[in-house]
Amino acid sequence: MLRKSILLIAALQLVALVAYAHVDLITPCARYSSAPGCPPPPPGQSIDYNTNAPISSGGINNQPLCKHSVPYAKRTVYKAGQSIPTGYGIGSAHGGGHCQWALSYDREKTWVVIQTEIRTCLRGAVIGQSPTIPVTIPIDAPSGEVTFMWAWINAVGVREYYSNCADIQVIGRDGGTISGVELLLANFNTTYGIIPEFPNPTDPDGHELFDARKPITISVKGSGSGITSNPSPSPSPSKPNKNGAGRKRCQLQSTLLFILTFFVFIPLNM
Ligand SMILES: *[C@@H]1O[C@H](CO)[C@@H](O)[C@H](O)[C@H]1NC(C)=O
Ligand SMILES: [Cu+2]
Repeated sequence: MLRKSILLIAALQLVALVAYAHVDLITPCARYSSAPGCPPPPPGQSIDYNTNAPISSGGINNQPLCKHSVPYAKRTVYKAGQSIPTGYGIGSAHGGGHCQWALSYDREKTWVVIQTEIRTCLRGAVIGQSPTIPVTIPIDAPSGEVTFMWAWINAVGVREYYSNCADIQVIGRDGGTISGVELLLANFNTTYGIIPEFPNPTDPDGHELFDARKPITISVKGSGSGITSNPSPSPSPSKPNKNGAGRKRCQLQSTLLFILTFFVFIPLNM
C-alpha cells in the first residue's frame, strides 16, 4: 500500500517535471494559460496545461502557430508606443535562443515581426522564475484587435519551435500601416531547415536567416477590421541538419529526472 502510493507520487512528480520542462508566455496571458490571473478559456475550450510545450520538436510539427485559434473573449488593452513587460514561465531555459515577437491584425493569417532578439533571448533564465522582456508596440501601430505572438528557437536541446499567442487590443492610429519583417520558421517541419544547437558563441546559429527575413507592411482599415497585405512568398527553406545530439541530451535529462524522482524526492517524502 505504502509502496503503491510512493510509486504514484513518483509518477506524478515525473509528470509535473516533464510538463514544466520548457518555456511559455505568461504575460500577457497565452491563450488558455493555466498561469495565475489568466482568464478562463472561451466557451468550448479548455485550460491548456502545456502552454510551455514546443509546437514543433525534432523538426516535427504537432500544433499550429499560437497552439489555439479561438481568441480569448476579453483582450488586454495596450497603447501604440507602449512597452509591454512580457513575462515567461521557465521550466528549462535551453541555453536561451532566438525570440521573435509578432502582431497579426487578421486573425493569424499575416504576421509582422516587431521585435527580435537573436541568440541571447531567455539565456540564463532560472527555472521557476519569471523573467520579463520589454516589447514595444510600434508608435504608429493602427488600432484594432490584434494577436500578439511570442516565438522562440531554443539554443540547446532537441531542436524546437515555440509559439504562444495573447489576445490584445491596440489603441493607436485610426487605420494606417504597420511594417516589420516576416516571421521566421525553422525547426518547424520538413518545409523548413533545422538550426543546429548553438551553445557556444562561435557556433552557427542561423542568424543569417533572420537577417534575410523579408520586410512586410500591412494596411489596416480605419474600422480596424479587414486588412490588405503585400504578397509574401513563403520563406525559402534552409539546409536541413542533423539533430541527434539534442535528442540524446533531452533523453538524458528525462532519465536524470526519473532517477532523481526515485532517489531524492521519495526519501524526502518518507
Ligand atoms: C510546414 O508548415 C507550413 C506552415 O504552417 C505549411 O505551410 C507547410 O505546408 C508545412 N509543410 C509540410 C511538409 O507539412
Ligand atoms: Cu523544453
